[in-house]
Amino acid sequence: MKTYQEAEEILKKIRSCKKILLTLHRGPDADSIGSNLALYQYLKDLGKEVDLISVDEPSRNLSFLEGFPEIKIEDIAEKDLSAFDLILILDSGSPEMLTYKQGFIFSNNEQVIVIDHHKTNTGYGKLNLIDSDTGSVSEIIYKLLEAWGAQMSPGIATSLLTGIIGDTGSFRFESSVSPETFIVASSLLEKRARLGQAVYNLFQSTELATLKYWGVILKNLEIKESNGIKFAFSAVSEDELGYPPSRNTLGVSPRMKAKKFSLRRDSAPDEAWGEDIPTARSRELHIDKSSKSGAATVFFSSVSGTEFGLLLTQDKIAIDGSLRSRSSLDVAVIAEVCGGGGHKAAAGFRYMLDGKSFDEGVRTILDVVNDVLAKQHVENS
Ligand SMILES: [Mn+2]
Repeated sequence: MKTYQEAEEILKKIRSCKKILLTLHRGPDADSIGSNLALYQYLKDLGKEVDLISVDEPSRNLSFLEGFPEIKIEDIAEKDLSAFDLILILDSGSPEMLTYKQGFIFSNNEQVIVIDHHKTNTGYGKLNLIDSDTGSVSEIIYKLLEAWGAQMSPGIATSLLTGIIGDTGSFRFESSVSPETFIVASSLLEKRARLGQAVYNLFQSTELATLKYWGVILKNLEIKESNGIKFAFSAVSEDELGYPPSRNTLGVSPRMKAKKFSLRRDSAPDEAWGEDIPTARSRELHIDKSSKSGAATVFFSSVSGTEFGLLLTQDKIAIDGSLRSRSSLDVAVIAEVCGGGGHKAAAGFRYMLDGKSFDEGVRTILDVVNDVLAKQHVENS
């Protein structure tokens, strides 16, 4: 089994520290949540004081994982980092993946260790373990815990197995699965990882409201062609979901709107920038990061006759882009040009509208995709 030369140094750092910070990435997926919860439990077992934070609400589907209720909804960009002796960042190609604050970076004084598998990772930690040949960070964490001689409880094993299943698409993504992936999964089952529970919660527990939202995405689904490459495409604006126009187009914040209509303070929506008052229609749809990436995974990597899929959904003042490949085309290349990143088979980006309308934003993104595809050579897999 693969070993990492950084393993010893990372353990030494952990042992010498008292207060450790972990954070999920934006729109946390099963790998982010699983790997972080496993490491969180291990660090707590060592007697460390650990904070596990997330800027986004993690998907309730994964609330069966040990330690899940201890995840705090906090933004790392607003945290006093000097209070921690060590910051461990998993599954995040860049610091921007951790927060919605633009331009967030770590200062030189901060002890940051980065453990990741995104090949776009620039190595922004003091110490970096970046293994882009491994399909999930959960698999990397398994190998580190083995090297450290850790006791893996059924809880830790379940978190890691859930992360591996998530990032390998249930062992379906060829680029994320190696012979060792199965050895690790086998060993996790021996350590009494709860496979049935993981599968039930990952794939058999979709909210009705999420399915209705997917219905809107499917209604708009079409096959586009650019430079001889066909791709599945859907774009969904918030207008279409029945949200009132956001401040972006009205020039009025929802808080101001709330004031104008003299809503009681406690009945006003969260005053986060651009937050809108949901209408009955948008309330019956469940729209969060995981319902978006879920739609991309379920539909956009399976449209017959296409090389890849692109889903664009409005998130107030931005467009979230999800890309899934079903050929040799590396969608991380497209995501990178659009300011994001990811893997060959699955990638994403966030495009700030900066005053543009949703339709203008979509057109700009499609132009960029056109330019990238003009330089691609695709073989069907
Ligand atoms: Mn990952």
